[in-house]
Amino acid sequence: MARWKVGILTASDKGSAGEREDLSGQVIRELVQDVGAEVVQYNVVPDELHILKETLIKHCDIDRLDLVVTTGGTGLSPRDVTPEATLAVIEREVPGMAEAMRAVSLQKTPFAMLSRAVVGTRGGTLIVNLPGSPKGVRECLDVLLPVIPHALEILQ
Ligand code: MTE
Ligand code: CU1
Repeated sequence: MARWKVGILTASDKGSAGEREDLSGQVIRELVQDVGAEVVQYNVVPDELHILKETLIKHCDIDRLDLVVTTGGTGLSPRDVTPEATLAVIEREVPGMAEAMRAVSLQKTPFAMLSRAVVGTRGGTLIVNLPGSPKGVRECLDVLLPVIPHALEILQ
């Protein structure tokens, strides 16, 4: 039996309209399975603050997931509101995880500084924002995944 219950939340206007395949969600699914996690929730939603907030709250308070990984909507486009939705629902920030993602990513691309990704906790759930591109998702999860099992253990 999988140890951790995980939700993937893809924020993408095009994805939710069926105009773009969610490759980033697939990368998250692949990589989290390697640390003994099971993806039990998967949603592709438009970049709308209230939809993102409601979905995050449901994943934390009702589905009681251990981990929610979002992808997309962390940049500077006016439609990018994933960090705002996350900040609105978390109780505590985990700034070091977001800093680590950006620090390591900056070694690969200067564009990493454009991601406003937030990491935080609500109840027993850890919420992690990742950038939207499959490459960004992979690079950031490579940084976080070695630490995530311990983070989830402490959060129980
Ligand atoms: N981080 C990593 N590791 N690799 C990347 O390719 N792309 C950046 C950044 N973070 C990137 C990355 C780019 S180009 C942007 S615009 C921001 O993430 C925000 O992306 P988003 O709006 O799709 O969330
Ligand atoms: Cu970009």
